[in-house]
Amino acid sequence: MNPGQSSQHITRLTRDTLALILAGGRGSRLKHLTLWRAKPSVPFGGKFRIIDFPLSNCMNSGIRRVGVLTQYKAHSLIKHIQRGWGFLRGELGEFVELLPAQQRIETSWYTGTADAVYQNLDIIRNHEPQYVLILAGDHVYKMDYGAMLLHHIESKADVTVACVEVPVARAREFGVMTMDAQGRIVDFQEKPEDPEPMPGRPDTALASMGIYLFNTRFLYEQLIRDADTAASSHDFGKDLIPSMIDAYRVMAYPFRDPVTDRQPYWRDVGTIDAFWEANIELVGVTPELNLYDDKWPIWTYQEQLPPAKFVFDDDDRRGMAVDSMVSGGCVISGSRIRHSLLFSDVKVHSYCEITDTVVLPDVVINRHCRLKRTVIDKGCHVPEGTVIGENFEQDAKRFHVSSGGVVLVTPEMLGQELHH
Ligand code: ADQ
Ligand code: ADP
Repeated sequence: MNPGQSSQHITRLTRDTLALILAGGRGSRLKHLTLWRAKPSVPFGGKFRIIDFPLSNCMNSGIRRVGVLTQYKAHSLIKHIQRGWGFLRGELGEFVELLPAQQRIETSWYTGTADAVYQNLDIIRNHEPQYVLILAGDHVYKMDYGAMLLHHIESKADVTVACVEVPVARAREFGVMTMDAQGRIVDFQEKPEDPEPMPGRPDTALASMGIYLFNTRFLYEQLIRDADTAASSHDFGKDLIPSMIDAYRVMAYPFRDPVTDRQPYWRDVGTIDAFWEANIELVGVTPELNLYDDKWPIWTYQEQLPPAKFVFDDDDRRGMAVDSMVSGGCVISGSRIRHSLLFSDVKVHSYCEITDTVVLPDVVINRHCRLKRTVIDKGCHVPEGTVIGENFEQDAKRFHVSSGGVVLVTPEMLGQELHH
């Protein structure tokens, strides 16, 4: 197949694919950041929410039929999708559709991830896709699903599971697989106590990204079989994938950059430390995740806001930010921001020093605050003279301090009512 034919081929395949984004998990390791919102709705990277990454990947890959399966704490996610992702034309067969847990088939809400898809079987049937791509809504990465589709077809798979190499020490958080020389998965253990390393590479294991590409008919059969299995917890990683590997062609798709052959950026920002680190990394000169790449744009919903503004205060102190990202609607007056990421609409009053800090949208930081290694949640009004990040014992009395020494501050912790 020459490159021209191959891209035409891929377009036809992506057009015939329905993507379902699982966006209903609890994400409890993100502590108070997920007290009121599902993890896919957590703000990320100055103006995005985590779900914008898989959604943008779908658009950029030419997959324009997408269902978002919601469950817990879905309000902010639903608002975000409705405002930001309603631009597709249903008349052209393109949509981003919300599929809330609505007791379609059983009387229970979604139990496991496979149950979430099973309960929407009739909706999938209506769209008659040839392939169903099941994605997690809570990872940050840029991926061309077209390449995965091509691999799926060429390897004559019934289902393909995307995978990445992870350090063995961290592999217990994932589904861990072993593949044979042809790339067929011969063993799959969900969150094993003692993960199997890759052959000849004792420090590395092959982890599932929680991305499954199914031939639609095969998916129906497997979901119906699983629904009738009383002992199943109806989860793709725990139940379906392990139960299929002996009888069917379950293939692995290693996620690699076709040009550099390196494993691309892929993050599960599942803890406060990982969330802080992934955001702070972005202010570096050449971060691994390039948000300025116009060949793979990340779309989002954002209010229209005026540009960020830096002003002198009454004492003629300069308001400034270095080694930082500052979003629209921010006003920095007579304060210094270093190595920090400010989301939209953050107001910083005079005499503050803000270092290594991630500030979510709609925050006010009053005068004389010193913040270091802190994550400030959306809507906080940080009182005058607040000092954080200099004495963890003190901080832990009022705020959440992570194992990596990052302090999380939410409106509840400041005793504040909801401002949005
Ligand atoms: P986990 O991430 O631990 O492991 P899970 O908590 O089931 O699995 O979440 C997967 C995705 O589904 C998340 O996006 C979550 O928000 C969503 N989700 C969970 N339950 C849902 C429900 N009932 N309805 C809708 N959405 C739901 C999984 C795999 C592992 C793999 C890792 C990769 O099980 O094998 O290694 O993902 O991170
Ligand atoms: P939004 O989507 O409104 O911009 P967030 O992403 O910050 O906001 O999500 C917070 C969600 O939780 C919103 O749906 C908000 O209405 C709700 N919420 C936050 N704090 C509270 C609270 N103290 N009581 C009730 N609902 C809350």
